[in-house]
Amino acid sequence: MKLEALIFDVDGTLADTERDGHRVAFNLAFEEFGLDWNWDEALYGELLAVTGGKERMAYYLQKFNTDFPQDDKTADLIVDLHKAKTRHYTELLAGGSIPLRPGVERLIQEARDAGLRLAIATTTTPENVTALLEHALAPGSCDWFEVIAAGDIVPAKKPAADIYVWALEKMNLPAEACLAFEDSENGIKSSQGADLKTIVTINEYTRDHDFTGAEVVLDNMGEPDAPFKVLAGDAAGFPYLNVECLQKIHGA
Ligand code: XBP
Ligand code: MG
Repeated sequence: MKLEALIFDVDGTLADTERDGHRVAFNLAFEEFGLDWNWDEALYGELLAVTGGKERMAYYLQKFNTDFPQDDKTADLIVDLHKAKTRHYTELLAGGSIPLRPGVERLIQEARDAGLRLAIATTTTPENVTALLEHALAPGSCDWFEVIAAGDIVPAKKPAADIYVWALEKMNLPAEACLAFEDSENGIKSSQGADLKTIVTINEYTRDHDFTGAEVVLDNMGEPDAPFKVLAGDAAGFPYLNVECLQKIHGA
């Protein structure tokens, strides 16, 4: 079957948003609420086991801050903290502090020129996706993606397949006509759960994850003057991802 569409994860795949974006925004929200919670880089790596900001805070209280008194207002506190966190995060992005990863902008432009359809499937809040695309890709670039599947749109977040299944349904495409792009184990579990062939680009937080079943695992998408490293699988002999390379990987 012909390759018709690309479905991208956002956090860790399009940009390294976790350590210098989401983590920082969580800490700013905690400070704003007068809480002494502080998520350093190492702790945040452990907290990434759970996707979704609200779910991650609940996990933190359950596993790492068990002395914090919890009552029937804790769920509301988490919702309020998450709103503040989203405000801090989108402000950070508006300040231009987080660029796209190597090859991302070029590949998206080339895919558009080749007439491939584009979508997003992410666990993060919709406003965060808009802020990243507007500030790091191009003004108006949200419209390049015919489906932006994000956040609480499905109750079961990654590693559940629901968000990818939702995106495929909206695009009215079978999984065999698409390729997914992911950076994490929870992400590839989700895409593979939806039967999608998946290309992985790792980052510092995910380099030791299990990517069994990925078509190819790369250190990044690569540029003509800065080729990627193939960590597992087969990139069909190409030094960087382009549409022809994706077609070869998809058809293999
Ligand atoms: C992204 C996430 C999200 C973000 C925070 O995972 O795990 O939870 O860290 O987003 P993926 P919110 O890249 O697999 O989609 O705070 O907006 O939930
Ligand atoms: Mg990700």
